[in-house]
Amino acid sequence: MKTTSFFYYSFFILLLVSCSPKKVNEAAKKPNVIFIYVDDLGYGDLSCYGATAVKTPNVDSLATAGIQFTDAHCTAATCTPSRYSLLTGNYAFRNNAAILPGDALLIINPKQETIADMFKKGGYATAVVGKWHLGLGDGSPNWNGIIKPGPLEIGFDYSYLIPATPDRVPTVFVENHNVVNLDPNDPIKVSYNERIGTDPIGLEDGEILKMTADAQHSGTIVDGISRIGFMSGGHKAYWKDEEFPNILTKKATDFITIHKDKPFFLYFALPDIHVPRAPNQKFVGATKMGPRGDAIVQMDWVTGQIVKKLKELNLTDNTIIVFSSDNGPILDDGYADKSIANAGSHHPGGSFKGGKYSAYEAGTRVPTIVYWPGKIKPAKSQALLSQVDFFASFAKLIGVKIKNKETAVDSFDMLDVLLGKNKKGRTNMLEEAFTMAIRDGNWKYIAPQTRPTPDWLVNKDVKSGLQQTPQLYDLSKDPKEENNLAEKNPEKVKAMAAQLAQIIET
Ligand code: NG6
Ligand code: CA
Repeated sequence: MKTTSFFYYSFFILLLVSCSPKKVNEAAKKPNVIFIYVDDLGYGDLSCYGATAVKTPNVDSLATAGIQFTDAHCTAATCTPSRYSLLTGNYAFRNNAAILPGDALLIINPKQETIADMFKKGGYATAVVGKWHLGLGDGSPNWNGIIKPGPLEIGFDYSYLIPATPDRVPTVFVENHNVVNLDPNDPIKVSYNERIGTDPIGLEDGEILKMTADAQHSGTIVDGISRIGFMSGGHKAYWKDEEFPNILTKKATDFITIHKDKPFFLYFALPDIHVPRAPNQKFVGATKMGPRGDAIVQMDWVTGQIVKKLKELNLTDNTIIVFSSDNGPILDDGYADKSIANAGSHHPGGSFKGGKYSAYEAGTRVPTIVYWPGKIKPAKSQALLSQVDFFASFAKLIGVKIKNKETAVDSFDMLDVLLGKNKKGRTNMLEEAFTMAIRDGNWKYIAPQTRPTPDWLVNKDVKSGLQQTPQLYDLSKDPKEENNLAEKNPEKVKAMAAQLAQIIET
């Protein structure tokens, strides 16, 4: 054999060995993971969790065929902290993560390993589509140039973002490092301190508003809705709120289609049902609850589109869908969309007390479903579960080792619980709000308030759980947290305060 043909022959053999059926099968076996993360969806907002004033057939069918958790929690009663924990596997207080303005810098250090990095290590393509709210950039976000660091610097291969929240400027999409449709002759400026430019603002130009808003939400008017903060420029790049479901679903399903032949992780963070609630015409009037109810139906439709795309591509059996929310529900969050008046007998927090911003159960106990047809037996699980655990659990699933001393320090491997092989979840778990709470089985301790209540929260119709003295509840007998047992059980209070202190000090 001539040297050249010998070379080609050996190369061919090598290729055969490296692509042996076993290896190919192993790669193909790794399931795709789609995390559908709804915004401000409460425990009682889905028909599978007892709602009757709204029907959510698409999410319900995930629940019927998967595991439906009844005691699963986001880590905090607000968005940024919960998202921080989901992506890093750390409780949010470790980084003082709190609700961010729309011009905040990225709060995750690119050197820190995220859940997206972990999936990438495991050979996955990774993407985030939807609401970000973890900050962008490190000097100040350069809306007119390259916006980084952002998701691409912390493990995502692709990103298509609402940079902060739908009620905050800038009201433009950011795809990878750039604002989508930005006209260089109309540069974007953003301020959270003072009015800039000459665009109308809610405080002065109320007559052009689709819905009125409180003072904090009365900054620049975009698409007939006044927002928190002020911006000038970027007019061609403005989003239309009604188009969120179509645009974001398209970006998500495109990513799925492009990556159908290799494992992927898609973090799909829906802006529904956060304010401002301006659902697409298709869904207006779908419920008798007005925009909030209609936005739930819209969110259900989006979920159905993902399931449909997976079916179309024959990916259903090899894809895990996790469905959950970033914090509990709120009816009035700043816009006059008549959510309170139209709620009727609907209880967005189910039978639990509180909601978004609250240290009571409905602040963090959220709908949570894990769906993996053929692999997970349909069941309901009462296991105590925290979203901070998805990091370590998925690492276990896909065989990636994490150094728990530096990475995902609060994340426990709960894979067997997620897959329904084990019904016992955590023994204790933190619930962050404007104070800290801790669960120890069915006991719940809420620490006395140490920081002042934010001004805007004082006047809200929210049971915040903030008190000057300790609170202790036995959820097995008192799931509504009405009977404070702290005075009767000083020993239990002491023990749980110590547990809390220990978590904080580690
Ligand atoms: C609050 C906003 C609220 C909402 C929230 C963040 C005011 C008075 N309220 O500060 O409307 O934007 O922040 O929601 O400004 S979250 O789901 O992203 O945490
Ligand atoms: Ca939220």
